[in-house]
Amino acid sequence: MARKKVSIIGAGHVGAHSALWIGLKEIADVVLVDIVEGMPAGKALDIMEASPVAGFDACIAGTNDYADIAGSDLVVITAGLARKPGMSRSDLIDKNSAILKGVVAEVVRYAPDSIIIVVTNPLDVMVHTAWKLSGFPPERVIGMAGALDSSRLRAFIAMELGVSVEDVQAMVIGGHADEMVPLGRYSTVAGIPLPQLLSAERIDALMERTKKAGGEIVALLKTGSAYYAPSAAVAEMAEAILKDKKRVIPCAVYCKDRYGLDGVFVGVPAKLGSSGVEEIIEIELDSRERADFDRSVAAIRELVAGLGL
Ligand code: TXD
Repeated sequence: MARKKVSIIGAGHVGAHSALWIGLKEIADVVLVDIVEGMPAGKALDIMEASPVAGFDACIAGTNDYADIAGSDLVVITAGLARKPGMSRSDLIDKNSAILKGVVAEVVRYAPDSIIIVVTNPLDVMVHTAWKLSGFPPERVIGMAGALDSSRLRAFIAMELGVSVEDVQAMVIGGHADEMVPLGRYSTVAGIPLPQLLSAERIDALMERTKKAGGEIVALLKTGSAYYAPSAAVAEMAEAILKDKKRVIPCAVYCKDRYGLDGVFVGVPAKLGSSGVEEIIEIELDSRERADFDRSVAAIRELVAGLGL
């Protein structure tokens, strides 16, 4: 069986590390694209030269020519600027939506049947932009955020309790911003609900840390934002789609007549398979969770309204 093909637009920190994870896990062949001359080819070659030592078979190529993305099953868009200290995700909006315009036009031109995963921030606004500009059906345009935010919460729970990450599940819904909604009630350790293992205060502290986890790393790095965990989350979604695994992963998907919404991209649990978003799973929210979710949706709507799309 021929290998699947993933193109990653933007060969920066998240893009290049996504290529590495996807290669390491033998999920697909990868084409890295960037506007910086030579750079994607250099990074791709470097990963290829690691493959004998790491022991994986995947073709990783780099290019400045969009024609090379032709035939992609999946396109991951990371092109854009990352946050600098003191910058909010929405400060990025104007610059990154201009970049996305150009990128999406090339994706439509060369990979019209692909599924798009958007990574560029502000995530919920950029995934909406990509959907509008592409004209793709909404099940083929997905934003990566919940996979990352949930992974962060899982890491914090495992660290707090001193247990294996393998036994920890967690769920973060809502927008990819400080208003995201981590759900303690839907977080478990080996099936045991978190509230049976930790006090309400400690759970709240872990939720707060999760909401600010991106900023915590920006403040430490000083020159950019997180990329190891974001790229691992991209690979997780890519694998779910390309291997048709039907994984249930929170991601930013188009909610129309779901969660009482009338057409907005927001993070909720979704089943991912070879057609992209195969099902949106509606979970019960209590009044506090619902209020937090509504606040998060309102923040996304406001930013999307400003786009004039
Ligand atoms: O959870 C999430 N969704 C996120 C989002 C987690 C981490 C990072 N998040 C966002 O992804 C971040 O705020 C940025 O908007 C993107 C990419 O972050 P990254 O850390 O990878 O940024 P880099 O290293 O600056 O890489 C961006 C690359 C860089 O190599 C540019 O040359 C390239 O994008 N770029 C382009 N490539 C192709 N085409 C165009 N037009 C273009 N413009 C810039």
